[in-house]
Amino acid sequence: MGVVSGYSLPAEEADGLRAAARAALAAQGSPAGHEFYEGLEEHLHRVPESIRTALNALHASSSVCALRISGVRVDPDRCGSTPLSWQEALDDGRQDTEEAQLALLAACLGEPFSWPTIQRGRMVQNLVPVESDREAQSGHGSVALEWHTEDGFHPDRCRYLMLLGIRNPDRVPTTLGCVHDVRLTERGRAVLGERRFLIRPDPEHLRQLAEFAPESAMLRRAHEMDENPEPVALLFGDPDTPHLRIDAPYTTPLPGDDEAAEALAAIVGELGRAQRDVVVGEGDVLIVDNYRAVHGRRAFEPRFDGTDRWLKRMSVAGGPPPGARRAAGARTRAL
Ligand SMILES: O=C(O)CCC(=O)C(=O)O
Ligand SMILES: [Fe+2]
Repeated sequence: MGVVSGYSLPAEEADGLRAAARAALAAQGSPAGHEFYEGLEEHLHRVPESIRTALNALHASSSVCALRISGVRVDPDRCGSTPLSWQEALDDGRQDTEEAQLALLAACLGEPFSWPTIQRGRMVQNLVPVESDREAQSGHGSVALEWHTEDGFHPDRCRYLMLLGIRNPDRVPTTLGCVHDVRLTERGRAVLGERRFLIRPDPEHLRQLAEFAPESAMLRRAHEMDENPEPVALLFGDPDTPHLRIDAPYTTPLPGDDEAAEALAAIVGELGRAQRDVVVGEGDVLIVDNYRAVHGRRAFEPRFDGTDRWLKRMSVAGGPPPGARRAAGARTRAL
């Protein structure tokens, strides 16, 4: 049974984390930029020990697929009203303390990074519903976001995806499906472990790249990954505690491979069956092991009046699981 573990911060530790974040902010600048993460070690030592223990337990476990830490100090009034777009939130420093807390947790777990194609490379991204993106399969849509491995198409995708709730008044759930919960035939597992599948880039990368760097080599590379993707396996690593990569809307079997199509349908069905809801509310941090769980979001009715659901998001490269390629050291991934 895949496990979502929970850790509720005692008041003292919540205060300790906030104090560590404030000290880091004063010394390192904004967590939105890369400089914040350089030479951060001394600040990581100030994160209360029990929090670091909980993060280490997630890292060390092969059965836990997500951890929810609750009770993080968030002050929604000081944060301000929910922005109507991620662009509007780019330079807003009012959530620095919240972002620095998330950033410290991220840096305790591994190596935080950003994509140049997502929210202009901002290290902490803003997830808010956007009116023009209502139907989009992205963090800015409000239709159901189908489950996926974050950046499943990319070999340097994150090990951990982290979400911090600033506000979520309607308690709109994030969805999670753990690889340990899928029941498959032996043959199905074997097929899913072979390079018989294609995962195309999610169009949000292509869209934002086309907007800000239409002539770039990066955009050409992204198009290449879209038009000519390399075949990959969907299950890999230790067969007893497998890793998973799959992005339901953008994953297909190799053309004409009926056996792969059948195995894909089976795992899609199983992940759907195993799916559970986890609400990231105010002061909750959800950490998804992106190698062991897929995630998505339920549909919801957005308000567009400054009171909408608002999450902060970070991507973290963890010590690579066996067999995975080590991600490049740079804080901004090239596509
Ligand atoms: O809004 C959510 O709960 C999840 C959105 C999502 O898939 C993401 O940020 O990667
Ligand atoms: Fe996602």
